[in-house]
Amino acid sequence: MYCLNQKQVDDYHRDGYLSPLGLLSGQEVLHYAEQYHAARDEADDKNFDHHGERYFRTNSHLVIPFVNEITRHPKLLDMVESILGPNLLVWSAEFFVKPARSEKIVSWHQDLTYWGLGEVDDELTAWVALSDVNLASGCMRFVPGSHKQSIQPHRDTFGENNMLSRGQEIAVDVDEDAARLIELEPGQVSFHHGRMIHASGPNTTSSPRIGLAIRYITPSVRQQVAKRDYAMIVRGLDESGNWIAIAPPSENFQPSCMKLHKRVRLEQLEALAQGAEETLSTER
Ligand SMILES: O=C(O)CCC(=O)C(=O)O
Repeated sequence: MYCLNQKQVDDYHRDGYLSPLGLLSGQEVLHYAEQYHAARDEADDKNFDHHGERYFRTNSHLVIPFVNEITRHPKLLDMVESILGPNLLVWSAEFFVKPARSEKIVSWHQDLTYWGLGEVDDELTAWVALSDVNLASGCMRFVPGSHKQSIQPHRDTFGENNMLSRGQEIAVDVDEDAARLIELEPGQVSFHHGRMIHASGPNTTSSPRIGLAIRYITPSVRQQVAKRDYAMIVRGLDESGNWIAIAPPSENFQPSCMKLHKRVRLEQLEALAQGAEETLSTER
C-alpha cells in the first residue's frame, strides 16, 4: 500500500540512498519520543551496573518493545519491501543519539565493513528521525553512488567522540564536496545501502538529535565471520536456515530478553572485532 514508485526504486539503486521519506505522523513521533525517554529513565533507574547504554546502542529491538514496533511499522515495511523484496529480517536496531551541544561524530565509513555479512546488496538501513535532524544537529552526509564501489580499506581510530565501535574511518580520500546532507524532520526516514560512504558531524544545537537506525536484510544474507548470528523476521518467511530466529520483547528490559541481548552482542562482536588493533569493549 505504501510501496515506493519505480522512480524512487531506481533512484535508490543509482544513488545508494533515498531521502527524505515520510513515515510517522506527528502523533506517532510524540508517542515514540515519549517511549524513548521513558525507556531511558527506566534504564537509568535500574542502573544495569552502569551499562544501560548497551540496550540502546545495538539490538534495541530485542529489549524495548516500542523499537520492535517501529521496525514492524507497516508503512516502513512496504517501503523496504519495494527494494529488498517480500521476506524481511531485522538484524539490528541502533539508536544514534547526539545530546545537545555534543562533539559526538561519525567518521566516513561503509556499514558492511565489520559486520561479517559480506559485500551484499540485500541489506538496507532505515534511519528514522525522532527529532529535527539537520546540518546544525549533525545529520548524516552521503556520497551518492559510492555504494557501487566495493568495501574500501578502513582504519581504527578509537576516537573519543566517534560513535562507531572502533572509531573506524575509511582509509581512502572521500569526495566530501559531492556529499549530500540528509536532513530529516521528525517522523521522516532515510534509506541507505550498506556500502554507502557516509559520516555525520557534531550537534551544535540546544536539543538532542535522536535517530533509530534499523538494519534490514533478506534471508539470503549470511553471517560469514562469527560462528552464528541472529535476526528477527518482520515480514514474509525465512526458510534459509541462515539465521537463529528471535522473538520480540513484550516489556522493557525483561531478564530473559537481556540475557538474549548479551548472547547476541557477544557473538556479533566476533565479526565486529576481527582485525581490530585494540580489544573492543564488550559494552558497546
Ligand atoms: O547517526 C549517525 O550520525 C550515523 C549513523 C550511521 O552511520 C548509520 O546508521 O549507518
